[in-house]
Amino acid sequence: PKEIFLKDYKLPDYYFDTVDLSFSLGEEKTTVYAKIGVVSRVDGAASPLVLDGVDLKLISVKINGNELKEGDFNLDSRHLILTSPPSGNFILENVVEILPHKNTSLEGLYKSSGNFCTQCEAEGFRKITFYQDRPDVMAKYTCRIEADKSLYPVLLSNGNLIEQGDLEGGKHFAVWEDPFKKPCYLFALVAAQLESRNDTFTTCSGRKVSLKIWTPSQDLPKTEHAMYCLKAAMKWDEDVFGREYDLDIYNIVSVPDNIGAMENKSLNIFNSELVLASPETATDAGYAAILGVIGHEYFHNWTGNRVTCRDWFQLSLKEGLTVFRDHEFSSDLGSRTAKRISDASRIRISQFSQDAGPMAHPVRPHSYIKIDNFYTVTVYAKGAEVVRMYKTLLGSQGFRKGMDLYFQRHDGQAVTCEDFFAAMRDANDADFANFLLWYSQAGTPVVKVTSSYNAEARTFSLKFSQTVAPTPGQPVKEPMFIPVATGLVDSSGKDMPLSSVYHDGKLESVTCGGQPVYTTFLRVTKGEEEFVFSDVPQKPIPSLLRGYSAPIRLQSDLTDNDLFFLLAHDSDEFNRWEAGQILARKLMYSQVFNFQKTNALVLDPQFVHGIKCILLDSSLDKEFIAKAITLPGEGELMDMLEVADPDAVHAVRKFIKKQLASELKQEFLNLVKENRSSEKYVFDHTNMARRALKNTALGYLASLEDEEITELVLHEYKSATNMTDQFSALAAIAQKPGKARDDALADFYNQWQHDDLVVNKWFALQSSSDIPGNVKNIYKLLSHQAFDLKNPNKVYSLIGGFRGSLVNFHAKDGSGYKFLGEIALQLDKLNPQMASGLVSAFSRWKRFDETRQNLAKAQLEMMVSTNGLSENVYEIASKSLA
Ligand code: B3K
Ligand code: ZN
Repeated sequence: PKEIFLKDYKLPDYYFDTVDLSFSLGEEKTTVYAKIGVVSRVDGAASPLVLDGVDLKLISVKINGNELKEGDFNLDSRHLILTSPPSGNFILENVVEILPHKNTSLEGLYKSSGNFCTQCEAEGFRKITFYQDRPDVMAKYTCRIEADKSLYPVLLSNGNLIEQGDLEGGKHFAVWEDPFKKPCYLFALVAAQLESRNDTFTTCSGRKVSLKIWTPSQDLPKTEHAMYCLKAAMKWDEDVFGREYDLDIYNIVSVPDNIGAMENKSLNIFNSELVLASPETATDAGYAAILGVIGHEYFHNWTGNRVTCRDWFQLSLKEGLTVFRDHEFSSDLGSRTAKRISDASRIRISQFSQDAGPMAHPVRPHSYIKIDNFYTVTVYAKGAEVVRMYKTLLGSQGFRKGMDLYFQRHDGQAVTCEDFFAAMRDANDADFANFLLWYSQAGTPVVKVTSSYNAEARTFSLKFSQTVAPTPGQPVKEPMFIPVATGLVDSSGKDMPLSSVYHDGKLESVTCGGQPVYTTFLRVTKGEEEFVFSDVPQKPIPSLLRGYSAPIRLQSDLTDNDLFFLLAHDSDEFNRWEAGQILARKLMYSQVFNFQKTNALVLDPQFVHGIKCILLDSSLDKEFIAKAITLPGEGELMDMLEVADPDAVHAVRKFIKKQLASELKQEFLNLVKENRSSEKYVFDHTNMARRALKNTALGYLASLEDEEITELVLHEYKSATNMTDQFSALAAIAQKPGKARDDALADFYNQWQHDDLVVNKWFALQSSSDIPGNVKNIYKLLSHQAFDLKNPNKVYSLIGGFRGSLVNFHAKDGSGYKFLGEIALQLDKLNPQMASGLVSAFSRWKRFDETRQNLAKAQLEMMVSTNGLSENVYEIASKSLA
């Protein structure tokens, strides 16, 4: 396999300016005719024109109407090379045949539940026709689709419908024209038996846009929420970013087999899980995910489509930015603190772990074998944090100015991360020091802070030191530019006014409009650096990295008492939550050592008291309470250990949870009773927060061995009127093996077997279960009638879900590793992208004890020595072994 490097980027020698496609869709084969207007970039001697093409049967190729003969081109399994094209502009035509019904990779043109659909990002278009499959080649497209009318009554592509009609032999056709230039990864086609929910949105300039969400007719009632989300997103992008939609039609198609969701110009194609919801079948988390993803794909219309990426190394240019936009959208529509806590947790749980392992890569990678492997939490979520830091540094207005300049400069272009940086800098005349390192340097910065108060001088000093650990290919790191949002809390729990900070030999004012501020943004840029606050009347407790102002690990010298104080008083709710999490991690960490030494586990009464105060604080938001009383996950704790010990971590977390449940039983019972749902399901923050708190409390209670509680949980399960409550109760019952669990799981399946999306939850709940020896149950579920290795949702639920149970995946007998290794290889033959996603679970094998290391390594070695392995899996497995 060939590694591709950012430093080797070259402009294409040829551009395409028009692309006319014509599809004749058939059950046995599909014929694709492409007519491309080619423009040569370089004058003089023409270089060969290299077209990408995979799994295509070439029927004919013509230049300016003349059919090429053997010798005029070279054809291999991945390319069609025109050896000496004419100089100047010319028309290239080619005809190919493809087999969509045999395409299980879910990229290119394929069939999903009998319907035709496409997925071209990143490099799927080359499975449709011969093309320069790279995002810096942008053209205007038309697309003619011809198909059987009764089987495929709906024919869709990008842009506007300009013609349609009936043909002989029961066929019909449609012609679509997209007035905007686009890279081929944004091309889409759907031919299907679907119906649409229709609505309209009137844009800020008064244009009426027709909105359609397409699903099988029986699912139409479940698209109400998605339509609400789409309209909210359109309005939000106008209000917050001044971005108006640019066509008269916006289609979303829901299909059961799709890798996720895709922002094709005016024709989004979504996995049905991210479109369909009803109170009875979808949970609050599902509703929230739909909001985020409908928003995300809509926001791509400007950040991704109108302004796209020059090459795939720049993926975060569109993805980091668009994730940031969808995070802001969800925050504005729900609770900002709760959203920030979830997003920061994701960074710390998944991204930090990636950054510390063999697959660590910068937000803009330097090289890849398969770009599919780089649709990662680093590119997406850390990329979004990088965008957030611009906003933190520039303020809302400055950030908006930067965005406006970015669109003004680059509309219709394929650009780079530097272009985004330059727009932010130039619009604000800003000094960003070495900020660009966030794009090129992998690894999580670790920042240590020590503080000291000088009563005589009334100064408070914060000393920072930062390091970034080596990552593959980057042994030595430079210090990063880190904005640290800081407040100083006085002994009554109030923020002190801040007016000046002594730094770098200068006294700098931190006031705003002449007024003191209560949070200031310290710009940490060096390996070691001191900031001294002046005029500090008493020893404060510093509240650092408020709102999680940078994606770093912060290690401060705050004492447990300081942390308990911040947990109770910090005006920054994120940091209140954070203080609780740090305390919980410390507590769990100390107990891991007790467990390893076979000492008895103990729970610090001060911690119980802290949790109790949060539980009883009626001034707090309920979703915040639910999050604040949830213990850090096992993964986070494993990251803290020299040698990961899944058994110890699991036992400790379980012990603390049960202990809290027993000591705060009455409080938890009250919470359940006081926060039961009203009859009608409402998706708004207040109602979601009630459900979150009630169900978190129920989860605690269910860890107790207690008849009365078992009955309570069963009662909650039976009386639930929405899926959030029903599923939470089921999960609570399923914590412990036994008859109650078996009966409830069987009952749930019986009730919901007709609904695939609900059955997927049922798979995921079982596969991610911590009950001992669970791998046996998963083997059984593999042959369950509802399971299908070809469907991504089922694979994520049953196989992906298994990775969620660290004790079972990392079982010391190697059974978990063996299971995942076997399945990944089976899946690799069907869908390499999905397979490599699973294999990444092995990447951190060196973190474990020798026994586990050997078992995991054996699986990776077995993979790389398998004949016919995909490049996708090869890249992950070989880099993990390196
Ligand atoms: N841009 C798509 C990603 C599709 C990747 C397929 N390998 C979805 C999104 O991030 O919006
Ligand atoms: Zn995206």
